[in-house]
Amino acid sequence: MKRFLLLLPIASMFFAAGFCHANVVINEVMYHPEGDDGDDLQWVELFNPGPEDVNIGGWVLTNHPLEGSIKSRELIFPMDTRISAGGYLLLVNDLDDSKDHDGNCFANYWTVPTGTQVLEYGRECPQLLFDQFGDDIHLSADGQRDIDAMWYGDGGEMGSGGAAIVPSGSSLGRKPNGRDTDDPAADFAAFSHPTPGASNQSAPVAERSTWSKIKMLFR
Ligand SMILES: [Ca+2]
Ligand SMILES: [Ca+2]
Ligand SMILES: [Ca+2]
Ligand SMILES: [Ca+2]
Repeated sequence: MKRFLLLLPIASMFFAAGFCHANVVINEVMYHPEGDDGDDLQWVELFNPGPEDVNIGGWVLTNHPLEGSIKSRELIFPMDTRISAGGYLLLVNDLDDSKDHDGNCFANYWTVPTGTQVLEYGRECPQLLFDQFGDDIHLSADGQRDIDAMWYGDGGEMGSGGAAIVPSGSSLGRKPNGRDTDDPAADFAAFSHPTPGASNQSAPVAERSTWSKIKMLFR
């Protein structure tokens, strides 16, 4: 009995930590924007379906498996980046064309719900690009182990078993929103109305854009 009582707090700490981390998912990906020769219009939506805010400061998002560390293709989240319970964080290559002033940017094509947190990464992490024929995306808290991963098309470095590729202009999103069985082929579907910063659904997001922009401060 004594031993059981001693183990209980340790077990509950373990579950609390696991719960906190395991809940953030790569929820929607725009890897093949319509009419975009560059990559300014690519974006990735993260979703926290859990009941607690999650601090993802120092976490890593990459387009290659973690054991083959390639720093130039790794986005490291600024310290104290938080995703609220039930909330979204949108990662955008070029939010408002401040990256390269070529007239091509996220804000020209999409709106997001008021107050959406947007992290712009294209300038600081220019090699984080997603291949239109297939790629893999990994989210990790420690740079060693995936919290979540998804792959599509030819699967990039993950190979088979990925989600089916989508027509240009459509996004690839978890359907229903947040569904995660660790089987991208089953969890993801094409959305002809992408919903950056909002629940994946078949209708467009009507609300006008305002965002709080988080700049990458290092790399
Ligand atoms: Ca890859
Ligand atoms: Ca641009
Ligand atoms: Ca998963
Ligand atoms: Ca969405």
